[in-house]
Amino acid sequence: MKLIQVDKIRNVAIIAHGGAGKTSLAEAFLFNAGATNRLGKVEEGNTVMDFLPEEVSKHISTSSATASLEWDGHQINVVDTPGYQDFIADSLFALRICDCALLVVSAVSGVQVQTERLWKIARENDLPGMTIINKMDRERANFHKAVEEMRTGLQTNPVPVQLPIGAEASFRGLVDLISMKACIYKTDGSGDFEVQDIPDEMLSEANEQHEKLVESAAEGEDELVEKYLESGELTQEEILRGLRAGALAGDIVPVFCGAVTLNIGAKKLMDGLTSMMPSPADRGALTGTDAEGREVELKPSPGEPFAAFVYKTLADPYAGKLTMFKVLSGTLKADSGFYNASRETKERFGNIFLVQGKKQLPVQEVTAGQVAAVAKLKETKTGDTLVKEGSSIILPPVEIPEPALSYAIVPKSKGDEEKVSAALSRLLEEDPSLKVSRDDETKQNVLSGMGQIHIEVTVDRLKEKFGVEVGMEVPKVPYRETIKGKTQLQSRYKKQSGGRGQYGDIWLDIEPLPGGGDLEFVNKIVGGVVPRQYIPAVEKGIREAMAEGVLAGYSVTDVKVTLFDGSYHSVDSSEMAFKIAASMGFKKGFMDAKPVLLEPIVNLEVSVPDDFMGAVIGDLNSRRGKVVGMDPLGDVQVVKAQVPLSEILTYAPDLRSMTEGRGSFTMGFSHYEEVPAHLAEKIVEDSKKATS
Ligand SMILES: Nc1nc2c(ncn2[C@@H]2O[C@H](COP(=O)(O)OP(=O)(O)OP(=O)(O)O)[C@@H](O)[C@H]2O)c(=O)[nH]1
Ligand SMILES: [Mg+2]
Repeated sequence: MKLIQVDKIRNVAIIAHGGAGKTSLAEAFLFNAGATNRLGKVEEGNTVMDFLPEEVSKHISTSSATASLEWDGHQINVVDTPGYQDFIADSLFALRICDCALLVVSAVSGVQVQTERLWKIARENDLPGMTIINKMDRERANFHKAVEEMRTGLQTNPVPVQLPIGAEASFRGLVDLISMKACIYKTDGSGDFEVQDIPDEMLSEANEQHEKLVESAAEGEDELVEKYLESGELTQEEILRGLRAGALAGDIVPVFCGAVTLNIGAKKLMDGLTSMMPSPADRGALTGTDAEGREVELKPSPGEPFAAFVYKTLADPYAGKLTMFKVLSGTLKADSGFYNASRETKERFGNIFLVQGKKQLPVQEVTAGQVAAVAKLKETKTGDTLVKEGSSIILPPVEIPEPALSYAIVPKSKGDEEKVSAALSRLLEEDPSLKVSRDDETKQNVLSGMGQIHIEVTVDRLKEKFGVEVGMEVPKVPYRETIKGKTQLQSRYKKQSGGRGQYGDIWLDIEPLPGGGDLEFVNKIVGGVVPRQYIPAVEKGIREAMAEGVLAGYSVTDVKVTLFDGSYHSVDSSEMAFKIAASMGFKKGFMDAKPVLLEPIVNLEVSVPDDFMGAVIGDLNSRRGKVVGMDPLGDVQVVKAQVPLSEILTYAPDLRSMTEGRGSFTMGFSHYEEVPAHLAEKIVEDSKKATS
């Protein structure tokens, strides 16, 4: 592939609710660009983009995949993201490095839970977007309904640039509202079409929509408004220019249509990407921070100092690790090295690759705006900033939601513990939304992820990639402890046993922290009654007691502690003595201040066909769930509820059996709430038994 100028690059994140057709669309792009010689099919497990073993077997994307393609003198770098909330981390990284979002909306299901969520993130990242209303060939496909749902559900201004010709089994092409011609597609999947006149029965609708389109285009630029007001028309080029300006400003979202598994619409969409979406140059400079905390601009131009952001890591036990990044500025040449500013270490590598799914194409260099990969880096992880040696610039991190679900995982064969830990740490390198912790009480590895599928897939990966089999045990709920009352107390730690003694004496106010947060520590010591050098030790003692837990061994949160008085001894006082005084004092005060247990509450969204609604809601009530809303979406109902995590640890199999496999759910952490007293008592008792 030739080197490409920055303004000819399009980095696009394909986003959608699960199953809307993102991977199928990416496959159509690959085929149309000549990167494959047949159209990959998700159900047949022969796609380029869903190449991980679990993706092939489950027919869903669990990881983002990138393809660098040539199209009409441009380089289009497509990042196909997973649609499930469980794999949101990859979508978040893709939306960070891409310059625009391509939203796939199913013409059958319309705007769905994840559509809304991902679109919101795209907008928060200021990404211009365009949409394809896909699956026009499926039963109950409805283009206009989907467009309307974009307007209402996404609070966006969709502007159709196409209209479908026919629908369901009779879908055969589209009206191009810019050229005002009909494109009738060949049925051989080649993606080619014949240009014809608009069918008579569609003329009036097409004219009406064309009018709206031209108006929207005119609003994109002052000059175009003037021309439009004078002449009532714009040329095709002017329409494109106006739409591009409107899209780049985030004022409009151009809407296309198609059926990507039939390769209908995909080529026009690629044209749309090149003509209406921004290049990295249009997006402009990014701001990073150097070691001195100064802001530094990273300009997307090849002559600038090299800087790149790692958005994806693939760990492969045989081929080694593949690190994918976007070059934000400068140029990177093969057989060179760079500095990882996030880990403060040099890294060397051999080849640079452009990737097409699992395929890697070596290139001599990559320049600003491109996405590329290198293999076998030692230290680099997803989210790191890579720079030229001598620089220290770091980009802001990508915020990933906290894991919602944990399982204790136990090796199936004894003696595999080390192997499991090693494999898990490799998986952590590629998946920043995964957490592994060691539970010292149970001596188990606890794996935390975004949801049931995320954890199951991770367990599959352990087996497929690293040959270790583990069992999953019922997860432990991360309860928290806090207080509802206030207390004031003195805590004195004093020991005198010959030689130098120990002396620390403090007065604390302990109270709830209404705004939340772990600890607000306030120092109100005046006159040096507790010398300044011991104050950090007081805070440390409190923090240690909080981490250990007071009531039932769960960490303490949302407290405010004010140190307002105390005394010291000129010989016997030490940091240690004050730390112990603080820790003891905090524990005692905590128990006097109406301690309570908090439990994690999750937002649950269950999609079920009407017939199963009653059963699902009844079941949620019995799990202490509060149903907060019900929305019809296509042929299913989405039940929104808030439920204590402890009640839905094994929801996936329960929902499956309750709905004959037709229900699905997403879940994400919402907040902590007080555990009802009768349940709290039992949790406290259990924790006492476990530690005695
Ligand atoms: N009939 C029809 N089926 C489609 C179309 N697009 C996708 N599909 C089918 O819908 C299913 C899901 O397609 P994918 O491409 O895997 O969807 P996705 O958005 O990548 O799904 P996730 O990555 O799991 O979120 C597959 O069985 C596809 O064959 C289409 O235009 N028409
Ligand atoms: Mg997919």
